[in-house]
Amino acid sequence: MESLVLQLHEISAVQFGNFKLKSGISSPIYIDLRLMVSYPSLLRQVSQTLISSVSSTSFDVVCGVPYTALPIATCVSVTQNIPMVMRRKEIKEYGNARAIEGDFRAGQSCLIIEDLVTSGTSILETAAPLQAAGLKVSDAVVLVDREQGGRENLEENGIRLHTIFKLTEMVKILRETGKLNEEMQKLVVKFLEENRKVAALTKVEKPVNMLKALPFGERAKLSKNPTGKRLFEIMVEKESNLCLAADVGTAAELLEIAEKVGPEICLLKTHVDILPDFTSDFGAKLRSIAEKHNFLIFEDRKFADIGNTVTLQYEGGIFHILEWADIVNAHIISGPGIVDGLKLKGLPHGRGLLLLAEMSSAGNFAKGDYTAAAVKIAEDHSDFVIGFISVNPASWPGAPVNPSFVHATPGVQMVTGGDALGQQYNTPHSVIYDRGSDIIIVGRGIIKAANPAHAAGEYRRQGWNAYLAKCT
Ligand code: S5P
Repeated sequence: MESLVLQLHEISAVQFGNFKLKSGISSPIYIDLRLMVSYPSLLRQVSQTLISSVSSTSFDVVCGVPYTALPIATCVSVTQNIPMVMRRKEIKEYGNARAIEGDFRAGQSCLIIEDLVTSGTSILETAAPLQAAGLKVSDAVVLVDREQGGRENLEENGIRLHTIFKLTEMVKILRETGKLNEEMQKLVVKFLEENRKVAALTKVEKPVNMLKALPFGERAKLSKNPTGKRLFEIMVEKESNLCLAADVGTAAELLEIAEKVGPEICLLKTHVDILPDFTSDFGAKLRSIAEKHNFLIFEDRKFADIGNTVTLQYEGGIFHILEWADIVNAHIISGPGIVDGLKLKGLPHGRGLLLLAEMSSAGNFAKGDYTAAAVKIAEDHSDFVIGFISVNPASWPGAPVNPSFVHATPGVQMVTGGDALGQQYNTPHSVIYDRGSDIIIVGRGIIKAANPAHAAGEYRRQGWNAYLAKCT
């Protein structure tokens, strides 16, 4: 151990002085383990030490947290003859659009390898897409633990952390071997101690500063619209705040995926005008699957015209949306008359409406006063409007929106990023916990997965856990 610490110091992977960290704070210690790639023998030693520390744990594949731990994981894989998988940091729209590269089977277990852990966020961001792809993740091994809450955070998420060094131990070794003078040692220990306090404080204070979320069951009682009420009730019954965006190629495929994913979702979102094989019995068929699996149907029609025109579009044409969709949505660009028009047809059927208050696509104009106007219109029509398409409702100015309204957020994948046409993705946890939404709307994250039902299960779990965390 001592020899490893000394070598890391020797190559300047651990430095003392006065450094400005990414967060803006000044630190007397700086760690850059990326340098190890230039020292093959050290890289090999580190890999061997990491892997021998988990000798009592069984796993089938390893995965390094990108980017620093990728060479370490590669070295482990090559020297120990253990297959590796790679997590993409960004999902590409072209090619196979996979979040995880490599050959593996669902149900196999994966050990995560990391160089340095602070809060554990990077490990969790790697665990999420691995789990969504069907791999089991119960252990992570890290070279250096900064002791700033990472171990506890990971434990809360079912991941055991194996550590080679705690940062304070490294500092102690360097002091004992004369690489660090007493004054600097004191400075570093004090800095680590204070930062530990900051990390602990932020952890405890966050829920106090946040409004504790009102449970969905309570919000069901506040809803003035039968569909809004039913949606909250289904979410509680199924422990699901997942909406599938079923943007598949044909009506036949849509009905097939609705049947498979149905048990995991509270809502299924359609774009009926993309289905080349639409027939007049489509609605009845989808409704029977929805009844069987207890989910609601949301036709993402995005009405945008004047009141009179939307009444015709809602009820007529070849799609007869009013007959089979529990929920539709509308832009407010044309003013409140659009809600009057849709309400005229929808309310007698007990249907509900979502207003697009924000959008997920880059450069969109639904922000600021526009979002505030959507809230005002919703409040004026709370018997029919059940909520919003939102992206970051926690950031909306003014008093919190009435909790009888539901927030549904598109642009959700297991990793942040986007597609080639402006879509922007956030993770389920960030959408529900940090951005204050209620429902995650997931399309390609599920329909392009090798096993959509399995992926939907993972999105449901992550979305629901983030909601539970908000309620406590
Ligand atoms: O702002 C929006 C509003 C919606 S309803 N951004 C969106 O992406 N949507 C819809 O959500 C979009 O039409 C698509 O059906 C789904 C997102 O799909 P994904 O494949 O990107 O998850």
